Amino acid sequence: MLIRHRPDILPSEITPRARFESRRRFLAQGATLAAGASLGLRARAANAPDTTPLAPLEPSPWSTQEALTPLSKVLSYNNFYEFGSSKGDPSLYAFRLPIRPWTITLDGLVHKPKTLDIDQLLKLAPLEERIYRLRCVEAWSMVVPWVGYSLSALLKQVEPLGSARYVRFESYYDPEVIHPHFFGFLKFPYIEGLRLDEAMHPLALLGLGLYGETLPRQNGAPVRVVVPWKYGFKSAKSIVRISFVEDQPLTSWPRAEHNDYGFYANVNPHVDHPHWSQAKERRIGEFFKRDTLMFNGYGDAVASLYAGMDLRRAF
Ligand SMILES: Nc1nc2c(c(=O)[nH]1)N[C@H]1C(S)=C(S)[C@@H](COP(=O)(O)O)O[C@H]1N2
Ligand SMILES: [Mo]
Repeated sequence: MLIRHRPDILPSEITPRARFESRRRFLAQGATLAAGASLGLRARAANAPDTTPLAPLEPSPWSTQEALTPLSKVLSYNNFYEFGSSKGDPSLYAFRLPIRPWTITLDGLVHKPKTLDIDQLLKLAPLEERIYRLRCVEAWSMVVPWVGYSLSALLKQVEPLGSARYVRFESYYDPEVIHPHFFGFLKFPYIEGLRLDEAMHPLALLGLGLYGETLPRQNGAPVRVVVPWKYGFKSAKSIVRISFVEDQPLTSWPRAEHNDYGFYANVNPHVDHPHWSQAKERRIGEFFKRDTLMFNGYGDAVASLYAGMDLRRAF
């Protein structure tokens, strides 16, 4: 039997843009699966239509062997408050983020301030695949195959002055793009920060992609940091500026709720959030909770950064 479609009405005319976008993604994914394509690359391409493959990628000794969180979860379970406060919001609304052209400015206490564009960033150092655990302060976790290189490779470009003790990350913010109804208790732009020695640690990653392709918007395209031994909120997305400063920056979460979130935010199963325990976590896709590990399991690499500090007070 012949089924007649009505070509005169486009789905985009009868559904709001965001719903259309997600519906289109859903249909595209369905079509890919129906066509019998492998579940890997093609479903990914349908799910995140404007990412591009990154190659070659070097494997990293820092990678975990643990099972990867499926790409569909990495793309649909996000915290990116600029684009809404529910886990599914960023995948619906981050299409507003204009990711090209994009520049990142490095300034402050440095010998050679610089502005680099995204193509320069992609070529600055060999791209590596780094499979890291991501532990959110909300007590869930994922395993994500990031693409990027050590943040230190970028920071060294500007030759920090001896007086620089912290770096401050500023995320993209344009009130025309991030509409007022998305505003919650956080103030934008989203600000994060690290002590300079933390930022220079080779485990701190400049993230330019995941699952072998450029970063999807909801995951902080086109450039973010990934600091795997700290709670996820330290890993600022869609960065436009990195400033070298002398004093500890006032970052978004302590600013919003200063009793609940500290500057350091090292994953620590012994220091609970005021409203919940940090002893265990739910790995997305798993049923039973797992024990949370000190420094998210990266203690061998990073514990020495905190020698002599009381991590209950400097939480
Ligand atoms: N600019 C910005 N960066 C951000 C956030 C945010 O709301 N805005 N959320 C953080 C939090 S709480 C987490 S857990 C991670 C989530 O990263 P993912 O969505 O790629 O898994 O991003 C972090 N980076
Ligand atoms: Mo988080």
